[in-house]
Amino acid sequence: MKQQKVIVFLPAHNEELSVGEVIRAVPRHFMPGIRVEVLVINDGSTDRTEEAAREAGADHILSFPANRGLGNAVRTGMREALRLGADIGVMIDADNEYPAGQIPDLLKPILDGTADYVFGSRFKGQIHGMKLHRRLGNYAFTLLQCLLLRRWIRDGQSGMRAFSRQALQHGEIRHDYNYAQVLTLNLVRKGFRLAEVPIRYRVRTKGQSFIKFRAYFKAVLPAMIREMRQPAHKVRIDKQAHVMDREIIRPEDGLKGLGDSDREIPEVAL
Ligand SMILES: Nc1nc2c(ncn2[C@@H]2O[C@H](COP(=O)(O)OP(=O)(O)OP(=O)(O)O)[C@@H](O)[C@H]2O)c(=O)[nH]1
Ligand SMILES: [Mg+2]
Repeated sequence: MKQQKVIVFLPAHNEELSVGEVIRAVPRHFMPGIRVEVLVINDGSTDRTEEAAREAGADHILSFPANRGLGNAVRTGMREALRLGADIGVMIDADNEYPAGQIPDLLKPILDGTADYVFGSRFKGQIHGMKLHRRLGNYAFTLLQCLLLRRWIRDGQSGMRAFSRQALQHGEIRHDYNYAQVLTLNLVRKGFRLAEVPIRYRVRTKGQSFIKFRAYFKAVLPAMIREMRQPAHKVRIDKQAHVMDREIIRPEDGLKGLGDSDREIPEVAL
């Protein structure tokens, strides 16, 4: 493949204070042959999220008149990325907790042809400020996914993920409330190769978290059960789909710098 379009999509609900910082931190030119565009799914925000995204240089903004839920926003982001011609999709939260500067690290396993679905993993990387109850909740839901899939996962609730085009096409999100667990169960059971790369994470200092524990459990657990009850049909995966032509990746400016977790990663602006 010669050129690839990466659509970075951000689900955003009332994130006027942080959406612009995330958009500005998305690397646009890190490798020849890769074009990056930013898509914001503005999920019924009642603040200035849309204006802030436009001012920060979002290429595409899709605004819902009313809030539909994070699962719906991510599903829409995946479909819209495909419609816009994405070869690869990257989802990142709009609350500036995840390091947009590390998007190239997430792309590396897909561009290498070794994975189709990549998490930015907080537990393999660095975490600043996560409360104990949040950490325990993350462990519990991740363990559940490990048991259901019979494989090791480190960070099953990550808000930073990359998808091959086939993963975008085949990934199903079975409820509107959330996507994190059901999407992984769906893609892995269909045979998509999951990889996790370490990222640097900082709990938000602006805006507010939407997570309410009781509602989360009540929505997520039944959706996971529904997902597991569905038969999963294996997808024939094209492992070479995103491997770039040799003449495009010159050793001096190609994949060399990607995925190197020791290199200096730009601090997330807070
Ligand atoms: N929860 C929620 N988030 C939404 C919705 N629509 C879009 N989002 C965005 O989804 C992202 C994740 O939301 P957060 O509330 O930060 O959820 P989280 O990161 O899982 O939880 P925290 O650890 O508390 O930050 C943010 O970018 C939100 O703006 C929605 O209806 N509900
Ligand atoms: Mg968050």
